[in-house]
Amino acid sequence: MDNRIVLITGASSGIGRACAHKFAKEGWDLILNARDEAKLGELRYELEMEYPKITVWKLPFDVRDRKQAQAALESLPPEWAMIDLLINNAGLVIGVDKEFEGDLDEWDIMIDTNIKGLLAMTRLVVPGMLERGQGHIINIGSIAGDAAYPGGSVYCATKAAVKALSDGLRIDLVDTPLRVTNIKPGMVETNFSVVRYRGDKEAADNFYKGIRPLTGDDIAETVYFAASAPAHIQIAEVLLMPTNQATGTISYKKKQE
Ligand code: 8X3
Repeated sequence: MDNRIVLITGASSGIGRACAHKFAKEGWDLILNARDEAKLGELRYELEMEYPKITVWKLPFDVRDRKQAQAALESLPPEWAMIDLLINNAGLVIGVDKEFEGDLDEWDIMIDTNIKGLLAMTRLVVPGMLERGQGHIINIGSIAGDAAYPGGSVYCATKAAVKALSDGLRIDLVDTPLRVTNIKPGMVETNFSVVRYRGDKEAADNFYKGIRPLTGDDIAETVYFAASAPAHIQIAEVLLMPTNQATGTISYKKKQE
């Protein structure tokens, strides 16, 4: 295998799926993680048909289960274990409740996925990168990590944690060739918003009325830009949002007729 290898968590939808397409197009081999094995199988078929020069390895597990994660990584054949890039993308937001009204079980899901899952994957993959003397960790953070917004306190806290974990890892790796990047999207239209509104597609669609949001592909282009920068350049952070968005709470939406 001559191609570089990227492991993408949460690859079956949204930004993760867009990254899978982008890196496949650029000739990388892909290790794709998500919970749903059938969806991963379909995605592998789609990618290998469209990009015959690359190969895809499916790695179905839930990033919240660190034993499953460890077993999955240990099951990789040696040539697949030489991961060049880890994209910690798996993440979600459920609900728009106030901090004194929300559901503790839903908060657990966000904290376990967005923080503890990311940390477990980092802990599992980075030692091998260090041994090989090369590697890059790209975390999908969020504008939500820069400042809390109404109805988002737990999600915002998880993304603030992603920033701290990215910065901490960059510090811990400062005397190595490894690079750490935190990509912080603003409004992106994916299935992510439908999950935020607990499956209410209309509420999710309404959120984007009057503004042109970013797409998963827009984010994937930026992720690829960071990954393909020359080895002496570490893109530490990128904050990107629609032109009509200014902060996590301020955006301009054209009035609907
Ligand atoms: C999601 C982006 O703007 O909804 O991370 O916080 S936003």
